[in-house]
Amino acid sequence: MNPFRPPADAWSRRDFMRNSMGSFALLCTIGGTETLGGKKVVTSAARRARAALPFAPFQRDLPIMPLLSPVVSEPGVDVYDVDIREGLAEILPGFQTPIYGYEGIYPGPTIRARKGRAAIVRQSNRLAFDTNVHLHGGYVPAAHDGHPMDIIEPGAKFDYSYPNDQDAAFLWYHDHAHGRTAKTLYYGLLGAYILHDERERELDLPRDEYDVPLILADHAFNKDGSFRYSENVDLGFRGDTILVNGAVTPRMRVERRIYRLRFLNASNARSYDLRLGQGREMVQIASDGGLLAWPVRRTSVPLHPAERIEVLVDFRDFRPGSEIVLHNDAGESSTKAVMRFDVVRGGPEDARIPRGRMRTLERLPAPNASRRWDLTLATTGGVQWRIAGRGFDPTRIDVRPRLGSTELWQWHNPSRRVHPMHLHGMLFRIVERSSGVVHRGERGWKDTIGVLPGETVTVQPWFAPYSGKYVFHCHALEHGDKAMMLQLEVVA
Ligand SMILES: [Cu+2]
Repeated sequence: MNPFRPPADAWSRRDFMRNSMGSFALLCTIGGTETLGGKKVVTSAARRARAALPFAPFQRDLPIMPLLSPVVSEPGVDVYDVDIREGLAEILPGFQTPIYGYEGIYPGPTIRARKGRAAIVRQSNRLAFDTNVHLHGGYVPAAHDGHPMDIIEPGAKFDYSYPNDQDAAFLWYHDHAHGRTAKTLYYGLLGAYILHDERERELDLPRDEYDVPLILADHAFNKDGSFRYSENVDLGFRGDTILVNGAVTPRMRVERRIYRLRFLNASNARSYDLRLGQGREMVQIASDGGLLAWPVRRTSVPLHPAERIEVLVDFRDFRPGSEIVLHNDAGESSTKAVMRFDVVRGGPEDARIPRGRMRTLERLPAPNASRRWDLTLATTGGVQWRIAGRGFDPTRIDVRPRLGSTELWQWHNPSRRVHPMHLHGMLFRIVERSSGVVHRGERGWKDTIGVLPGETVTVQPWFAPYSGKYVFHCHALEHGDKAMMLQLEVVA
């Protein structure tokens, strides 16, 4: 069996044939209870999950992506070597799911880097089609950003140079070759890139195995265990099964300690609203661009595609034997249960939850322009998404901000879909949401913002630190591919 289809266009007919086979309908038989302090509670979300999940939840331990080791470490720089290739992943027990993967695995290996120490990642394209790599959230020179038109041809390689000259943040890397990202990310081309710094270390946050990336993505499966994909340019892809780090609704054994959980929404187009157990508090410490100024206690964590939110959870609040379900409050019933934490005894704790200020956010220069970007669906000549009436044209520069300046950008969304708008190579702050106040968890640095239907969100990008040609686009992948993406050139 070789289900790999080299050119993207060849996928659709086969996908259509697969869809007609119907979905893999294993009935869920187990799971859905939550044990709190020795008492078993069947929560309503758990009941719904049991009724609706296509696969039994909490049967498998949470996988942790392997760390990528440098092939060379020289003064000031680590060099990594990655093959982008086909692979097989055991996502459903007993089935081999064909994927595209960095090092042939899904999700790809995690890179942990340190601020002030550069990384060179040599990416070799062993696939049969063009690809490239975008470091999402990174301050990266334009030539290394993974612009959609800068591609690595089959058999070729490219050395991506990452200065790592920004504050600690949970970044991620993924394919960005134009027009295909919905399929290539769905089939596995993504991984975590965690940047650490001294400031973070001073805060005594949980480290090592207590610092856990959690990559969420919704998928669907064919009978043979392969991923099932069906294109919907308007809605974006929606799967009936939630994967965390490449496992279906897994369980994670946690000690009675503080954990740092780093959530990444790597779904094509699904938004989440994460809740822990029966409304337990999580302490949000970071968003896309790194630490917030102050920790924020919240019971609900909304997460749109490509966004990251980091929380601390103190499992000392639970007795050994407790089973705490992480729920998704948004979306249909089969996507309600995300994963479960099974609490066991732990040793002495050396991490702590910050109570006061964690960092000082930079003061931005006053904005020197104001722009409005309407986010709309065009239906003449096929369904296409537009930003300010335009679709992606690599030969056109849509806006030329000055290096080091800021502007006010208004995302105006009259459509019926959420648009997670992402700016490459730089960060922004949220100024205003027409739907209400800006949540304290959104007041730090961001690179992606979910603009809700009917909403206008004003952000203030800081066009730094590099000049050059970048893109900004919708991160609902089907929207970005068709063709909700414009170009900016930051001019010195
Ligand atoms: Cu969109």
